Amino acid sequence: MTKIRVIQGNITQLDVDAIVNAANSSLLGGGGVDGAIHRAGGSKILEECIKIGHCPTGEAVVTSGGRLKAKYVIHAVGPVWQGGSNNESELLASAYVNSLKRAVEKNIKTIAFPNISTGIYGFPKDGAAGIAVRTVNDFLKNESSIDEIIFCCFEEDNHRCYTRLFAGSW
Ligand code: AR6
Repeated sequence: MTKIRVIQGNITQLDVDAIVNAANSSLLGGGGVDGAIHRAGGSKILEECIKIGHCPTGEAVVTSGGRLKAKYVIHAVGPVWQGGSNNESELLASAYVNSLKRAVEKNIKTIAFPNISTGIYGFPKDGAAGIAVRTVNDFLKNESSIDEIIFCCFEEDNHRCYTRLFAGSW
């Protein structure tokens, strides 16, 4: 059975098979967790991203982890929040599902997610946390190859959203 954990911390420091990046479609890096991952992992990650070239919103692609402890980075592109009527929820769920699919394809056993879209992209944190937890749980109903999934929250308010959700459901 897959273990699910919620932590508060810096995802770039985690000793897991893969960390997920909240990337943008250009895959060329940016601010937030994306900037932190590229800084910590070094130029190899960007070189591989440039070769891949593009990732549509809701999709995910894989590179190596460069200098990170994590062997892989899964670059997922979440939606920009535009008020909620532009398919944002479905696209966010899709970013989680496609990240998990990439993980299964690479035989990844331990994976950590940041709170995709809840920073620069402005997705409301409570709603995003609910979608993340629901989507991961639904995916695990038909997939048992992943040992551990970590929701790595950077900020206190996101961490609170997740702990509240887990306290409520389990
Ligand atoms: N570890 C874990 N989480 C982090 C870290 C970290 N080191 N740093 C920030 N976060 P954001 P988005 C959290 O803005 O909203 C970039 O420029 C942060 O507190 O990184 O999906 C990309 O290139 C927030 O909760 O990503 C895109 O252009 C969460 O990570 C755009 O931002 C996501 O915030 C993507 O925006």
